[in-house]
This record gives sequence, C-alpha cells and structure tokens, in this order.
Amino acid sequence: MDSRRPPRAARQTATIRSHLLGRSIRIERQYEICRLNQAIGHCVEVVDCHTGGEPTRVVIAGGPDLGSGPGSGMRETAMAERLALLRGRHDWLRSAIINEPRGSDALVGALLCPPANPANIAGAIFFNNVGYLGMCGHGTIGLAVTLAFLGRLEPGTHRLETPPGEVGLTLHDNNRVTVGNVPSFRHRRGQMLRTPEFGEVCGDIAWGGNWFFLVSDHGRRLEYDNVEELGAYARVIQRELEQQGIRGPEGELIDHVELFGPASENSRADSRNFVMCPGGAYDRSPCGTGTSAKVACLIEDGELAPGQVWRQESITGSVFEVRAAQRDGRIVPEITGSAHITGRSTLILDPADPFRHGIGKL
Ligand code: PYC
Repeated sequence: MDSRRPPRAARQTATIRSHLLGRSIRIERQYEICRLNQAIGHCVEVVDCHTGGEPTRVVIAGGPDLGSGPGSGMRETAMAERLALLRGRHDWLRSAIINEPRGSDALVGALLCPPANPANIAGAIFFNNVGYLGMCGHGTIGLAVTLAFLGRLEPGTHRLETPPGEVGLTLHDNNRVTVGNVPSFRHRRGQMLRTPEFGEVCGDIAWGGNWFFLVSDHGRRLEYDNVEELGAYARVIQRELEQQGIRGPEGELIDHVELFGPASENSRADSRNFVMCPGGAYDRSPCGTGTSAKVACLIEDGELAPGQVWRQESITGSVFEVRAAQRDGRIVPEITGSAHITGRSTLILDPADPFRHGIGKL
C-alpha cells in the first residue's frame, strides 16, 4: 500500500466536499445567469480550451432546451434529433457563440445536452462558423478536460453521445484524454478530381466521424508559414468536390480536406497534416476524425496493423496518437491527445446589439 495516500475516509470526505463545492458554485452561477438574463438579455456560460492548438468553446449553461428523452428511437440517435432541433430553431445561437465579434472562424463549439442513456456522462453537439460537425476528436478531448476542470468528471472511462453515435472517453489526468471514436472506413481509393486552378488531384474519400478527402501527392510545403497557400489549395478541392457532386455513399458532402507530408524532424511523428474544415478555417490540431480516416485507409492498405500506433503531427506541431482496433470487421480508432483550459466567461447577447448573433453570418 502507498503510505503517502490519505486514508480512504479522508479521500471520501475530500471527494464529497469537492462535489458539494462544485454544486454550490453551479447553483451560484445559475442564479447569476438568471439575474443577467433579466437585466441584459440572453446570457450563455462557456469554458474555452484548446487541444493541440485548436480551440473549443464548451457551452455549460444558457443553451436551448432540446429535450432529454431517448428520441423517437427510429433510425436517428437522440443526439441527431437534438441536433436537428438546434439547427432548425436555434441556429442563431451557434452563430452568436462562434462568429465574430465574440468568437473566430477557427473556433469549434460544443453544446452539452442530456444523454438519452443515463449511464452516459452527457450528449454533445459540435458546431463551427458555418454549421454542424459529426464527431469531433479535438472537441471531445477538450470537452473531457472541461468537465474535469469543473469537477464533473473523474479520471477513468466514460461514454459520450454524439450525433453519429456513442464514443468512449478515458480521462487520464487533468489534461490527457483518449477518445474511442466511431468506426471509420474508406469509401473510395484514388478518386481523381479535375480543378481549373491546379489540374488533376488524386485523393481517398474516407469517414472518421466527418467526411474527408485525403491527398498525399500535392507538391506543397506543409509548413506553418505556408498556411495561406495550403488553405487556398484545399478550398479549391472543397469547392470542386461539391460542384462535381463527388460525395459519400449516401450523398454526404465531403467537407474536410486533409493534406499529408513528412513529419518535422524532432516530432517523432509518422506524418504531418494540414486539415481544411468547412467554413474556411484550418485545424490547428492534427484533427481526431481526420486522423481516424487516415488510419482506416492505412489499415485497409496493409500499411498499419490494428493496434499499432500512428503519430499524426499537425501543421502547428502538436501530435495525436491514434491506434485502431478491428472489431467485427470494423476499424475503431482511439485518439489520444491533450487539452488545456484557456478561459471561462459569460457571453452576453444584448438585444440592443446589432451584431449579437455574429457578423454577417445569418
Ligand atoms: O478533431 O475531429 C477533429 C476536428 C474536426 C474539425 C476540427 N477538429
């Protein structure tokens, strides 16, 4: 036994005290939000963090009521139904939280929702400057670290509901998290795409919780000082995929573009990427869903074995470690990365503010 550990009773008292403290802070904050809502307008409480440089803003209070039940139980998950409600009736809130003057194009939001299954820790809907994401790897890592920061998540393994399905998350410590992603797969290998600006581009189409077009042979320098050129190139690919109707198996838009190149010398990574998201901002992290899509392609090509770690470096130099299990013939990636809290604030949507719902986006 570790003699430095406090006795069990003392540990239990400390846990109860921290829960009670967390609860009374929450009640105090909720009272404060109600007071602000009455005095100034709509208030939304958020915690900001970044995962490998990519920011996430988690909405912890002030979001709309999207229901708490199990959903219709039809084809869609309860979280996909809550997402449809958010998109249909409250899209102004997404824009207000993410877009300028409060946010930025790089920001990803995460709205906490009641889970359909009470055994899961929460549900989450991810969104950005132009719409909604499926799963979000960096966002889930950020969400777990946020919940730990708030005293609402203990180290260990938990389950989170997202629109494309349930994911696992293991909180290792205050910053490090492993996400058990949704099954990932390649839809098409070596898809040719004609572009007026850059000629033919060849890529794979794969799913890792979002849809990706993965390009290795692009002839571009994957360095942080070259993000403008990389962004312009990737946005042309996004535009042409949409215009030429090149889509996923059920007509889904391929809205993320991922370019690959050699890792930087000191990173000990296997590869470096640049990921363009819908909305025109690039991912500062290695992109959890994009790396899942990459790992699915590598396993299908026999270039990576199930269980083998793939270290993916981002354009900013941060690294995710991804390993995938093969279960019932499906590739199920696990993404490990770190997030850090950067702030906590109350957003105020003043009814007299002409830009309360974001500049020029709605
Ligand atoms: O980490 O999966 C991810 C992600 C998607 C969009 C931005 N980050």
